[in-house]
Amino acid sequence: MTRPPQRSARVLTAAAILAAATATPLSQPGPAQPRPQALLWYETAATAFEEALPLGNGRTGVMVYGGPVSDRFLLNDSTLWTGRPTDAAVNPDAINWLPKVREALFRGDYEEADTLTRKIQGKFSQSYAPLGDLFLETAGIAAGQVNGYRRELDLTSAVARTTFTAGSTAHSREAFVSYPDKLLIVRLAVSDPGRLAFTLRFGSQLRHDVAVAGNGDLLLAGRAPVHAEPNYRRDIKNPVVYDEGPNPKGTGFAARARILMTDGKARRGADAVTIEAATMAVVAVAIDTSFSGFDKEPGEGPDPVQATLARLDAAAGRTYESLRAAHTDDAGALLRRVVLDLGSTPQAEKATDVRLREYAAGAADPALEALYFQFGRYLLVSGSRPGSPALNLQGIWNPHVRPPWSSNYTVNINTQMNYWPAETTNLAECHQPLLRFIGDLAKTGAVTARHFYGARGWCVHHNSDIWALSNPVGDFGQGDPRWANWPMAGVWLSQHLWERYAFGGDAAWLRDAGYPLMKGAAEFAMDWLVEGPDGFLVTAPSTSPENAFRTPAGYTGVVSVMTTSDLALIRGLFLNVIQAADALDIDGGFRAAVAAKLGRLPPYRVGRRGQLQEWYLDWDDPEPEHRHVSHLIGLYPDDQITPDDTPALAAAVRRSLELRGDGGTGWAKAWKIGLWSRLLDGDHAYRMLRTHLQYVSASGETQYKGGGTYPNLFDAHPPFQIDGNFGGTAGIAEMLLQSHRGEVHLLPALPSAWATGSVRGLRARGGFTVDLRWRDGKLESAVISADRSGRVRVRYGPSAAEYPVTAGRPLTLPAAPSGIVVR
Ligand code: FUC
Repeated sequence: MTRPPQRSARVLTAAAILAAATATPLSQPGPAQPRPQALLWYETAATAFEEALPLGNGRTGVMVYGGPVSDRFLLNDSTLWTGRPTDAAVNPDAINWLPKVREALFRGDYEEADTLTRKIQGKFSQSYAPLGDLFLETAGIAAGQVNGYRRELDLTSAVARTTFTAGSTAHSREAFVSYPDKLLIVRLAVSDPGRLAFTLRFGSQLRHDVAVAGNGDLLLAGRAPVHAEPNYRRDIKNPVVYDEGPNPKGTGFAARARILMTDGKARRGADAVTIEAATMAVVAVAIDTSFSGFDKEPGEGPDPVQATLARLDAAAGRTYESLRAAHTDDAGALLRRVVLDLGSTPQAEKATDVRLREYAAGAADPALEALYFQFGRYLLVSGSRPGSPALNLQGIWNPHVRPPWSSNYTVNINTQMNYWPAETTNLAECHQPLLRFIGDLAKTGAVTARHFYGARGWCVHHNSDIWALSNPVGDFGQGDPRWANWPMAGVWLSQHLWERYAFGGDAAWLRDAGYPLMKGAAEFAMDWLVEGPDGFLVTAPSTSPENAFRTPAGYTGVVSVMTTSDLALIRGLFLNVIQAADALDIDGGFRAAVAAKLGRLPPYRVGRRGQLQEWYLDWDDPEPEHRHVSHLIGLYPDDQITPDDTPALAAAVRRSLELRGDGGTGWAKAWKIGLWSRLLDGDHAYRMLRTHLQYVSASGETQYKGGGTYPNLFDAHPPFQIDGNFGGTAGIAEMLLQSHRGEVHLLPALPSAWATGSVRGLRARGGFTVDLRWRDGKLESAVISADRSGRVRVRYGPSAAEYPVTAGRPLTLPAAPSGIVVR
């Protein structure tokens, strides 16, 4: 451990203390003070993770519990994972089994295909790891003395606050995680001079040391395990493995806390720092890891103990106000881009958990729906910023050493859903971590494609991790092929590359970054397709993510040929890659080759129940209400099926949704908000939103038919899984604005519950920012700002019209009840 020269906390003048103490009010926000619309607040401290409030800057994630006597700040670093770089060629034997699986499938022997497909598996993914906790124990406050307790999270400035009185002393704590300064900052203040006293400690569930460094910093340091088994593997003897040899291979981590300023006295013990007789104190915490890339040995990466020291030293001499202003300017600029007003009821005056509970009991609370929408945007801003890893199953907030499903990248829906609101809700910057991750996946995925299947391009299966794992998981035969052997993640993820271009229009980015990745995914798909017995090009083996079928002979199986989700994904990618090559005017030969394959794909089929057929043959569903609806991808998030262009298929999707029902896990319900919106059925989308916001208490167990929302508005699968937050936010955006048919469609799925309202700042494909106002269910005005001059086609209800647009000169459209009035 390094011991740089002693550095004492900054000594403040009385004037500076006063200025700092009055920067934010210590008193309870009463009715006289205007309440920010986007505010989560509670009258009790969090006792569980699902009640605590999240802060973050993409790298550092913090959950604030807000205990008045003993406070807890759960610390995560989004680069802290178990494991080390992956071997994508992990199963050299796999390739020998592919022809045998295909032969069994084309013979119709599904049982044999299910068995043989297990030969095509490799290792499980690694886990996202919890870094530790900062505990703040106060002296001189007894729990029974605490009055007027309130904690809150302001979604417009990304600042958490806890206020209460103890005896006659008012206490306030304010916390934020800054992207510009890469620090957690906590400021504590009291109304009575000298009445603030507390001790800081660190803890961690991982092996670690805590010490007070020579310069007075409190330092936590350790190393993540080199292996953690998925939590659902219960029969493993040593599920968590550390490497404590002389050159350990795991990822090193450190957290370092410094009293940046105080007027009190600091006392330093062996493993704690105590502040006494203070009126205010500012604590800064830097956290870091030795991770330096998916293909770099983390044991040889940069020293996090040094990195945290440098980060804190860089903040020396900064005032609290300047750190806070840098943070609120940065996060606030993103958060305030979209403003949504769906109206308000007296419910809006109540604490957030009370509102959620009463909402589940039927209360009308459109402001809670708007709050939930903004919370999804807030989580994207806090969890996914340029330079950070992509959001995992729990975003960046995880308290478990063996978290549910390893808190990994589950790329058969969940990771994609995390980024569905990125473009539509005007947070394109926050999309960057996923787009960059796709580049990593393309590298390991090329090895997997070649070694497992002898295919060109790149492919990824249903799970990944920070090491860009791309092989089918299952530990060489232990995994159910219904999830393990799905090689379509690269194909699906490539949709995000095209969407980035469709919204942003950056042709240089498409040419240099997006298109080459899309092309690689398309090359894999071209090689993966084989001619089936009926002459169509099909995928084989093929699964419909995590679902099963029953054949007329009564066999319940999972591996077949060309499921509808494979068809939708490959068609979507081929259409996008052709459009991309057209837009760039490159690769004529490749375009023609893709078009030729596209023409040989089987059609979508409508089954005997009127549903969009999920399997190649019209088989029965052993589980009719299965949570996955991957066969409906062609409607949403893709756009191959629309009520206007393909009405028969859209009707079949509707029937499929009716057969599946409105249940599901958190993410499944969120997906259905978007699907019903794309069917232009606002009232059904709204019905899904209401069930999505069903109250789930913090103790929820893992369930496949649950869904809902925790007191802190985190999505409940259950357990906590963040995808449903993003899917919910994206679904609300789809209700208000769509743009996938070459036109900007205003209020396409407005539910009757949202009769009057307004939204500002939503984004549409083609490079448009859209503001809308509506009253009594009718559009009142629309303002369209174009990134580039040109034309925009606008649709409202049954009417559509085209207008010239000029960059920098917003176009205002008045609208009559019957449709758009052309001026
Ligand atoms: C898939 C889903 C589960 C869960 C998990 C992370 O296995 O079917 O519902 O979301 O991923």
